[in-house]
Amino acid sequence: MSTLEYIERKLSEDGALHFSLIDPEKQDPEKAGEIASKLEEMGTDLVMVGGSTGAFGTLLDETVKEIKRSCSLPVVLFPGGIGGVSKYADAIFFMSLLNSRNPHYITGAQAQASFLVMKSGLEVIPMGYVVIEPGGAVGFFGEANLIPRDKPEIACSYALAAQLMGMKLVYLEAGSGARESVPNEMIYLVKKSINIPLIVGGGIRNPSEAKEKVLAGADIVVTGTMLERKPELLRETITSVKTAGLSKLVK
Ligand code: 1GP
Repeated sequence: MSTLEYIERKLSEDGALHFSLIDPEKQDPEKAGEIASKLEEMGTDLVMVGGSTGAFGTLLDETVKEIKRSCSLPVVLFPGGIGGVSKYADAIFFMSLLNSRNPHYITGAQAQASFLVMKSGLEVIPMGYVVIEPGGAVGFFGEANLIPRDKPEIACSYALAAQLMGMKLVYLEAGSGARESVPNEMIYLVKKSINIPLIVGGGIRNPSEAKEKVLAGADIVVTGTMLERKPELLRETITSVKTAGLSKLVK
């Protein structure tokens, strides 16, 4: 089964999924493996590996290898640039930062990395990436024309464009560690505009906020910073995503 099939099948069974983001720069590879094993035990569905800086080369390869060794979850690259490719992962989110002002982040980096990605043998999952205010480091480095929080219709247009361009997933990103997560109303309206899975991440700090995102329409909730700042909330956060997902299924 491919990773995309795994995501689609698990979504149809669980109603909502939780993905964990591990940044190779934040710990050594061995520790990343230990973290992944704990995350699997807590019920997360997939491990994303990436970061805006430093997530490349040997550190990336070794981190992915340790995570693969320590857990049985799919490991998917979440590249911050052309260096974010490792043949040891299961798949790569082949992302286009659709609302960047700089064509490099929409198609340029993708062109530079395309042959490398093909040669790697990685499963490629095309994903539309849309950055919402406040946007954090990715908004800054990706030169995003940040979508205002009170303009959900703009987010809807980008999400639908992603679907029409053949992308398999849409990711609404508020920025890692953002002071505010993607607004619930925006999630609700975007979900109504598309029929591909919707991922929401950035600034989700606790179980009730994660639950709200699912109830608003997020198919997949991503947390990263919680691992460093409030690891004691992770288990309950994952459980709240799953409970909210199942409640959507029975509706
Ligand atoms: C970042 O959306 C992810 O790309 C996760 O964000 O670190 O704020 O959880 P946090």
